[in-house]
Amino acid sequence: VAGNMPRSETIAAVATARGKSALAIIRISGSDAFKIFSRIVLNTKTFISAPARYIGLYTIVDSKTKEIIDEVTAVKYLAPKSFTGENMVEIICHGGTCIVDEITESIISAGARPAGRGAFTRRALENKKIDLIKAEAIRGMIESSSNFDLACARKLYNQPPVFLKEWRETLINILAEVEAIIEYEEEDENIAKIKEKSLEKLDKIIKKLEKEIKKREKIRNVENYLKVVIAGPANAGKSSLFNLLLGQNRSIVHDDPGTTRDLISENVWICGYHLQLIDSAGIRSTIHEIEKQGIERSREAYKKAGLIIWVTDASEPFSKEEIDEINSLKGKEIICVINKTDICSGKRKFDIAKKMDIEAVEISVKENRKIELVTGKIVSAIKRVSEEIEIPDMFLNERYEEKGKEVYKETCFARKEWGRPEIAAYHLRNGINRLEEIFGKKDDEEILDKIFSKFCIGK
Ligand SMILES: Nc1nc2c(ncn2[C@@H]2O[C@H](COP(=O)(O)OP(=O)(O)OP(=O)(O)O)[C@@H](O)[C@H]2O)c(=O)[nH]1
Ligand SMILES: [Mg+2]
Repeated sequence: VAGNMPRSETIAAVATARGKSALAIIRISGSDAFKIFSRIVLNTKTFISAPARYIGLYTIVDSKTKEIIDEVTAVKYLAPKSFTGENMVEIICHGGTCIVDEITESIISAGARPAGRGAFTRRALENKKIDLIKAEAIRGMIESSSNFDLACARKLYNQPPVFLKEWRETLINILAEVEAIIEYEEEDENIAKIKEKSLEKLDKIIKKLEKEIKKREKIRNVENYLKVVIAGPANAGKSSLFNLLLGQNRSIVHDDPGTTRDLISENVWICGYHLQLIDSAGIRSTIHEIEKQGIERSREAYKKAGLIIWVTDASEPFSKEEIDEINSLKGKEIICVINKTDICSGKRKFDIAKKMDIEAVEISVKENRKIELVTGKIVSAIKRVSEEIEIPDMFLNERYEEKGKEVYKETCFARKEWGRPEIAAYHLRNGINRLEEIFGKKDDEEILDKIFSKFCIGK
C-alpha cells in the first residue's frame, strides 16, 4: 500500500443524504482502503494500476456471492493527499437507498468498519489536514438553517478568528498585570496606574463580549421567525392554505372539523426566505382524546413560532373562545387571515381584528384570491427582524457562543472582584481557559467527542 501514513483502521460510510437521488457517494478511508475496494470490484487490476485522483469506471459486486450490485465511478486518493490524510476511495454510485446499503454492506464484509459520526473529519483533524475551527465551520455550513447561520459558518471557514487570539492576549496581559498588583501590594503610584489601565482594558473586552452575545441572539431570533405556524379554529381552511403555500397536497383537507391532528411541517422558500411552515390542529372544544392531544401540540407549536398565521372562516362570527385564544397570543407576531371570502364578506371580522390591533387580510384559498397578501405579510415580518442582523465577529456557532458566555461571566466576576486581586486573577484564569477551549487547544477528548457527536455519519 502506497502512502506514508501510520496504519489506521479502515472505515466506510455513505457521505450523501439518504433517500432517492441520482447519485450517492460512499467513502472508504484508512490503510486498507484500496485492498478493501479491490475485493468488491470485478476489475481489480484497473483499480490497482489507476493513478491517484483518476476516476475509473468499476463494477461493484457482493464481496461474498460475487453478484453484481452496481456500476460506479470511483476516485482513488493516495495518502496524505486526501480529505482525511489517509488512503481514500470515494465511490459514486446510483442513489437508491437499497443500492447504497448493499454496497456499504459489501465494503464492511470485505473488512472495513462502519464510520461513526464525523469520523472522517476527525481523522482529517488528527492528521492535521484541517483544524478544529475549520471542522466546525464545515459542519456549520452543512447544518445552517438560515442564510445568517450560513454566513456565520462561512466566516468561520474563510477567515481565521483573529479576535479570539486578540482577546486571549488581552486577557493574558490583564492577568499578568493583576498578578503584578498582587506581588507589589503596597500602594505604589505605578501600581495604581496599572490597576486603572487594566480595568479599562477589561471593560473593553466585556463590552465586546456583550455586543457579540446580542448579535447572536438576534440571529437566533430570526431562526424563530422562520418558523411559521398556521393556526386557528377547526375547519377554517388552515390545511388548504398550507397546501397552497407549499404547492402540493401535503395535508388532508376535509369539511369535517378536526381533520388535522399531528403537526405537519415542511420547508418552503417564500420570496427568498427558507421557512419552516407548520400546519396544526384546529382549536375547538372536543371530547375526542386524539384531537385533544393534537390541540395541545398546536399550542406548543404556537409558543415556538416566530409568526402565527391565524386562519379564520369569514362565514362564521368570532367565538368568545377564539378571541380568548388570540388574546393569549399577544406579544407574538400574528396575522389574521380571514378565509372563505368567496362565500361571505370578511369585512365584519376585519374590523374586529383591527379593533384588537391585529393585522388582517381577506382571502379565499378556494379561489386562490389575495394569497399574495399572506406571503407579503410573512416576508415583511421576517424583513423587520432581519434588518437588525449583524454577523458576529466571534460567536459564529453555538459552541462559541456557549464558551463565549462563560468567558463573559468570568470577566464580569473578575471586574466585580477587582478590589481583591487574588480572586480577580482566579476568574481571569478561568476566562482564559474557557477561551482556549474554543480552539480545542487543551486537546480534551471530551470536548472533541462532544463536537463530533453533532456531525453526521459520512462526514
Ligand atoms: N368556500 C371555501 N371553502 C374552503 C376554502 N378554503 C377551504 N375550504 C374548505 O373548508 C373545509 C376545511 O378545510 P381544511 O383546509 O381542511 O380546514 P382546516 O382548518 O385545516 O380544518 P381542521 O384541520 O379540521 O382544523 C374543506 O372542505 C375545504 O375545501 C375557501 O377559501 N372557500
Ligand atoms: Mg387541517
